[in-house]
Amino acid sequence: FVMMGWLIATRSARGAEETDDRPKDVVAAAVVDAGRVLLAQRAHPVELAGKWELPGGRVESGETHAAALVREIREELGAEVEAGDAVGKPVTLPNGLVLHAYRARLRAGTPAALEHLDLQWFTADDLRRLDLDDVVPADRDWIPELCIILDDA
Ligand code: 9L3
Ligand code: MG
Repeated sequence: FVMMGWLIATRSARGAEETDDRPKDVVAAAVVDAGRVLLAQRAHPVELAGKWELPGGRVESGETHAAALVREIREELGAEVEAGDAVGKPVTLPNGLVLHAYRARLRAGTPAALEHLDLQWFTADDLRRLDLDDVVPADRDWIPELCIILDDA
């Protein structure tokens, strides 16, 4: 009975993490327009709140990365984008999620902070001046490549 209790307690303590069989992939959009890239300031979780990221989110089962990117940007920014080439290398988080960044082009609508604290357009110089402490850790490695993309734009 002690063993049973331990098993039950262990299973329930693991909670959503262990029963989550969704894909581990997360997609993030580098929306580039007029020589600037759009960064979004996270509202949650508390350890990421106030930090800048490329907007996006988790890929759903059976969804392509491109489709997930379009859906996430529609949900988070209320705008329509078209997904483009990959940016930098995928980043693996300690929790096993794997982040993939893609370039994105605005097709319709004006991005709005529907789920973020704020949105801001950054030039390459703005990015170089940005304090990395103010960037979501997973996204920091993408900054140099974003600067190159903007310098070329
Ligand atoms: N994440 C990190 N950088 C990003 C994005 C879009 C997401 N640019 C991380 C934060 C969460 C996980 O990926 O741990 C899922 O993202 P979301 O659904 O909370 O946006
Ligand atoms: Mg998100």
